[in-house]
Amino acid sequence: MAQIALSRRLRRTPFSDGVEAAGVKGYTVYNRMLLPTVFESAEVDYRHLKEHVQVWDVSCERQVELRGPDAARLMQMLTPRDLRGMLPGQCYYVPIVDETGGMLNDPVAVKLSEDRWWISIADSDLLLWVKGIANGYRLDVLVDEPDVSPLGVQGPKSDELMARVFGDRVRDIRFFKFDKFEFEGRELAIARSGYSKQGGFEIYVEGSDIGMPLWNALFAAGEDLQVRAGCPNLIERIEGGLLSYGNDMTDDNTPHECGLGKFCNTHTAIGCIGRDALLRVAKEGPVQQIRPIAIDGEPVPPCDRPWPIVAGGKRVGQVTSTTWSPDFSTNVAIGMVKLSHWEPGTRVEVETPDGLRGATVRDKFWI
Ligand code: THG
Repeated sequence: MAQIALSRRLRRTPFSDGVEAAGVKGYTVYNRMLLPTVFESAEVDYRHLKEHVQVWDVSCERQVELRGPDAARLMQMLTPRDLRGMLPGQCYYVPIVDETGGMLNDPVAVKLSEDRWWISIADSDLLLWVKGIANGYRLDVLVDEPDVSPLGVQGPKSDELMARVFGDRVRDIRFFKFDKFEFEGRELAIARSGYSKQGGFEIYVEGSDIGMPLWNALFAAGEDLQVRAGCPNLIERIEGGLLSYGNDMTDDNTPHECGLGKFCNTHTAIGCIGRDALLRVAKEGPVQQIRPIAIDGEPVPPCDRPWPIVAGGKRVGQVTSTTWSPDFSTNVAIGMVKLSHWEPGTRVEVETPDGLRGATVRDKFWI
């Protein structure tokens, strides 16, 4: 493979020096920033993630900050999830939709206070949409991208490692809640969340200057826990059914097609842009939906373009994420499947680069 050219347009992160020293072997680009994809190998990283603890440079989960008297109003304009019951200290997974009900992003909203929010975004230029809305509606709110870089601590030993660096109080943080902790005289928000099903935390590192000191403190404290640098792992993410914006869904899909209907309260999310469009599609119900799919046979290559799903000579969907699962001894995949074929147990065929393969639509992801 050819190399990717580094330049100012492809942003490094506050932790890039640590990531490189840890021997990163592959990167992707996410929000115009470097995101590691592999250290040892996908399989070795996966096994280690499930048994120990890893530190993840997920700085590319950029924050869109809303600050001012209209911050809460603007936040509700962006999402069909009803935010009225959300308290400071909570994080919500929120679909963001456009005026047609199409998915623009699937971030984590972080409520710092009534008039200060972070939107921890997936890979799309959400800042531009949010600035456009704020200015178009003449809202009294500042919208920008602060110097905040999330650092993930994921895996079964993450409580132990975090307690050593931040004190036992981190153990009390509940899922999708955050609290403030001190590091080198700075107050940092730490949430129990992250892009894996192995449990863990996300530290919202405010101020690039403390990036490497914090990275080094975590590695120093975790030597006997076998702490390693890691990154979102393709195998574990597909087993767990964590969706990847731009891969598993785009702005052509509604939240309901993405299985994110449970994060929508379209009737009560008053003011949400795209609410009318979503009310229409919600009434009819989606005609295609994301499903876990098990693909028969030998390991398939990674999916870098949608692979058609066919049945009886007709296209009935597409597969968008694939990998071999060592723990489940099958190819695990995420796909969008038409209503006629989404019943669990339905047999279909997938057009892989290695030829047609039998596959089974499932009801649940693997973990
Ligand atoms: N953490 C933070 N920011 C992020 C991500 C993250 N931004 C980019 C990307 N990931 C956004 N996408 C997701 C997708 C899934 C989840 C979070 C962000 C997630 N889902 C859980 C699940 O599906 O099991 C729980 C959702 C819930 O119950 O509320 O965690 O990972 N900061």
